[in-house]
Amino acid sequence: MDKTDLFILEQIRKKRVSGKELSKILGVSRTAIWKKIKKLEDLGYKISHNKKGYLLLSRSPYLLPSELNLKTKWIGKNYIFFRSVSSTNIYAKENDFPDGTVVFAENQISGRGRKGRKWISTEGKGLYFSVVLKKNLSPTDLLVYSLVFPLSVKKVIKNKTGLPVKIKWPNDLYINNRKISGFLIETEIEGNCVTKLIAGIGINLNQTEEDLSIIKNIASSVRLELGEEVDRKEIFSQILSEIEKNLDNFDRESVLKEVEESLLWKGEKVRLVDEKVEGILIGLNELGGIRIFTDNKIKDYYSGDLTIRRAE
Ligand code: BT5
Repeated sequence: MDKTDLFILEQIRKKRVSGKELSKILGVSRTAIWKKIKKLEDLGYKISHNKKGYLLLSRSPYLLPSELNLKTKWIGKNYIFFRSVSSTNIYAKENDFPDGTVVFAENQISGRGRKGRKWISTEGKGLYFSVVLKKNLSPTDLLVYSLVFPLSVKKVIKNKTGLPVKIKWPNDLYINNRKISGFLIETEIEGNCVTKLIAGIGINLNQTEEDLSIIKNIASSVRLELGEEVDRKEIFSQILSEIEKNLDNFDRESVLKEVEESLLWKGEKVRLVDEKVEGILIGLNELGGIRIFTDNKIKDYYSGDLTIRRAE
């Protein structure tokens, strides 16, 4: 959206304004105005047309920059919106965006999980976005740093809804044993330093059972767990603020403590599928790795690609 689009929206927000008048104020043709109105309608704005002109009936349901009330200092200052894109992570990886850039999509055609798995997106019902960070990070900080994203999303959803949101190490959020959110952290490394980190975040907010029918046994949405719809715009802007706050005040100990407090299956028997290990999930170590009590000793695992399942 450009300044003219925003200007037209402002003009037709409270009273009906004719195409003639708009074309006079903006110094463009009436056809150009008509095209702009059409573009706004494509972006989800409901506009009434009659002989007397145009009137805005309702705002867009989409998370356009003009619809967000971001309170952040640097995250999302560069904000890229798509109605639909292959994957926000792919787009963020293919471009050289500045630190703090957020790529958001209402829908993803090829949303990605880890190890080539798929992430299912439902247009207009979830949050699908990537945060680009261009900071030099030591690889030993990476795991704890990556935990800031699920921790921030968990805090916002829990505060907003009171639901028992749990963190499944290292990268999922669960409510009542169903997945409501997944995180795909991708990095670029130069020498011994992480120079770029892309945090891809997918959150099921307002999906119905039908929307999630192909993954109904494992997935849920905040709406399904809460029994009512939630305000995507509000939750999204709170999440970005929370991520910014937690990155600005990054403190390993408190991240680890808070994640551990919400760790799914802590104290229970679990299985690390890739490692073929079964044992009791003890908690996290100082690097953000997971500690499992197995074969009478505690073993630590670090890879972000481990999958953890409740042992039968
Ligand atoms: C993840 O992978 O959970 C990471 C998901 C990251 C998605 C975001 S959306 C924005 C950004 N752009 C992208 O292209 N991706 C990121 P993983 O742990 O591998 O889990 C994938 C598995 O979760 C799938 O194999 C399904 O079983 C399940 N799954 C897929 N879609 C889901 C959904 N919408 N809700 C819950 N579970 C889902």
